[in-house]
Amino acid sequence: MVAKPAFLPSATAPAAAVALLLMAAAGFTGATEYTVGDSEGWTIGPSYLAWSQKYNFTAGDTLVFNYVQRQHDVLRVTQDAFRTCDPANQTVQRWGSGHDVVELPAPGSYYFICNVSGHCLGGMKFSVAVGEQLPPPSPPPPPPRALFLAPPPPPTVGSGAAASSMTRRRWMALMVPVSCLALFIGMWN
Ligand SMILES: [Cu+2]
Repeated sequence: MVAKPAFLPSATAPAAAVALLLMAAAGFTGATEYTVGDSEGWTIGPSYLAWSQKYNFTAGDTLVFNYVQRQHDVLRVTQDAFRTCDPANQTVQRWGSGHDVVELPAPGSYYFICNVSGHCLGGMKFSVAVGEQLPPPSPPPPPPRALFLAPPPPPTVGSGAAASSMTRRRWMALMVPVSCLALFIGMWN
């Protein structure tokens, strides 16, 4: 009767721990998709410097460039090309579909410009500093995790208890037949 209320919290604790672990797993694998320029898209006018500074990008995230095809394009370039707006021989990759999904697979700096004449100098350029994917800030606390393990008595106490239990069992195994025999003999005398 005392054991039941004590058991209930330990039954709910593993469930809570499982939920925490699932949330941790979801947080760990969760990649975010960012639309460049948000609702304004990739065009002349918006400040992409301001846009890029609104977010913390992490490895695995993606950028989506929305624009009218052939009016703009997307170039991933080197830092030098980003500074000068001259991508000659400094283009890492080019996209031009009008709906380009660009992965940011690894930590580091990524530089993007539009290569339509005058657009880069006109502001169609930004860089993103992509950080490492970190575990979520609140990992599951150790006590719930310990409940997943089989009840682990400390080795010295455990072996001592087992030994005394064994001795008691042997003593009983010896005593029961001996007392039966004594009773049997007593009946005949
Ligand atoms: Cu452009």
